[in-house]
Amino acid sequence: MNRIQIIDSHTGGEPTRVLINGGPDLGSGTVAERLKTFREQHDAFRSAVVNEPRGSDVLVGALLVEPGDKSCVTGVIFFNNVGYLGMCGHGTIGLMVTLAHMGRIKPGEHRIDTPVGVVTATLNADGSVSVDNVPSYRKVKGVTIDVPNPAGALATARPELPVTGDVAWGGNWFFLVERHGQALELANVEKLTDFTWRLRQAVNAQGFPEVDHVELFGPPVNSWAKSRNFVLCPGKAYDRSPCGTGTSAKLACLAADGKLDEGQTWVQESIIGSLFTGRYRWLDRGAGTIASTITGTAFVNAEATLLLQEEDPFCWGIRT
Ligand code: PYC
Repeated sequence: MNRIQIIDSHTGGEPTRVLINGGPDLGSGTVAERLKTFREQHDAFRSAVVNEPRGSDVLVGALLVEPGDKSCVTGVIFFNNVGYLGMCGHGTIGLMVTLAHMGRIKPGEHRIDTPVGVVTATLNADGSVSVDNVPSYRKVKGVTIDVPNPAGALATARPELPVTGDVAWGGNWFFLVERHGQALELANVEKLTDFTWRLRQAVNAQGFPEVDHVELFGPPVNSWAKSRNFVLCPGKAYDRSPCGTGTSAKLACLAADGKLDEGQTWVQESIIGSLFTGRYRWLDRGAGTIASTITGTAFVNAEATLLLQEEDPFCWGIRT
């Protein structure tokens, strides 16, 4: 029987499961190299940890690994119900709060090695965490996409209006849309999921196969916030938090459009009303590359041991 020690937390409602003991041996090398080994040789382990019956579609796993860069407090590989994430903002905030809970870090700055580069995260005196994310940029502005009708729609059904959005990188790839005709309300999550799933497939088919997250924006409910979002994640779950990497991608677009100045604060509200704040500085104005800092709070909500028994027919999780 395999025993895997975990600590669960949530960041603005979005869960993170940090594996502190019992993970697979991924050999040596950089975190990107260890991710390759994880993906190629231990993908069943990923599914065992985050998929049902131990997890759920919304859960993000965080496997602690030796950092390739020894100035880092840890290396981390983030994963979900269908695969692996380059970076994860809410996950990094959850990881920092978990490391503090374990007594491994004190308030202050800490470097974390991820498959897409080193990020610096600060555990603030008030318990919040600020993440200096990987460089972010907009790849293409104003891509117009024809969204196909839902499967099963009558052939005579009026097609959905075309949607125009931007493709941007914030540690993951996003398609960001301001005008979409959808109500960004929790009661509307099923429809939003269906719409963004169809939109993502159309974006991928129209020349952007790398896009794995779709982000819709609308007016906020909270008067502190500048915007509310709905973020569809790669495995069809929606992000309960405002999405750290998605907020970095948004800041890159705002910066490129001259809609937010360097150092100004942007407050992003999630579909459930949780908040992240973000700001940026230019790394290369000509190339449109920014360094963004995302701040949020997380809470530890479980310490547990997962048991993996080979004779359990669903030991390695239910894969869709
Ligand atoms: O916070 O970056 C994020 C994130 C990505 C997917 C889910 N959360």
